[in-house]
Amino acid sequence: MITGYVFDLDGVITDTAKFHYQAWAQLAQDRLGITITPAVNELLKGRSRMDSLHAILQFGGQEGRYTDAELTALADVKNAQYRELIETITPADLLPGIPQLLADITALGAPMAIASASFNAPAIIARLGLGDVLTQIVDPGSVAHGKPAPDLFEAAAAMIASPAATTVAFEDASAGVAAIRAAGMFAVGIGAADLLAGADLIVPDTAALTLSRVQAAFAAAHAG
Ligand code: B16
Ligand code: MG
Repeated sequence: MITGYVFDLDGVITDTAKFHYQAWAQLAQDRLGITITPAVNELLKGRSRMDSLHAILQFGGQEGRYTDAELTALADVKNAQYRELIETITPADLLPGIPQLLADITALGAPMAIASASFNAPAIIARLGLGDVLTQIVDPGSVAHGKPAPDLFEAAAAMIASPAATTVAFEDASAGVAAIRAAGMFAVGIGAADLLAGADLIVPDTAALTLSRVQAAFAAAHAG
C-alpha cells in the first residue's frame, strides 16, 4: 500500500521552468554575455540556484572567473527577476491533471509533501491556491545536498512519516528521478522517456497522470 506522495514542484505541479529559463537567459545575456539554449535549460531543471549558475558559467567557459560574493550577487539578480515573474501565477496555472490528482489523494486521506529545490516553493504554492492542501514543504536550506542526492525526498517523506519503500514521488527532471531512486522510492517521471530513464513509471505529461494509473503501476511493481 502506498503510504505517502511526494511532489516536485516546478514542472510537476506548475510550469515555472519557463520563468526560470527567462530569468536565467536574461541574466546570462546581460551580465555574462552568454546565450543559453533550451538544452542548457534542461540541465538546470531541479538543480539549486547556485548549481544552475555554475552550469551556465561552465557552458559559457567562464567557470572560476567570479568570487563567491559576485556569484551570490548574480544569483540574487536572477532571483529578483524570477520573483517578479512568478507574481503572475494564479490557480489557473496548475498543470493539467494535477487538480484531480491532488483531490483524489486528499479523498484517500494519504499524506502529501513537496520536495522542491526551490526556496520560492511556499510563495508559489500560495499563489496556486494550494496553501491548505500542500502544507508540508521541505526547506531546501535544511538539507545537505540538492538533487540528484536523495536528501530532499528523504526529508519530505520524513515530514509525512512515510517509509521510503511505500512512498511514491513525482519528478520532471532527470536529476530529480535520480534523487527519488537514490531515496529508494517509487519514481514517477513526467516527460520524455529518454531523459527520465530509471523512473518506475513514465508518463508524457501531467494530463496522463491519474491516481489509478499510479496505483496500478506501483501494485504491478510489487506483485509476486
Ligand atoms: P529557486 P524543483 C527547482 O525546482 C527548479 O527546477 C530549478 O530550475 C531551480 O533552480 C531550483 O528549483 C531552485 O529554485 O531559485 O527558486 O530557489 O523542480 O525542484 O521544484
Ligand atoms: Mg522539477
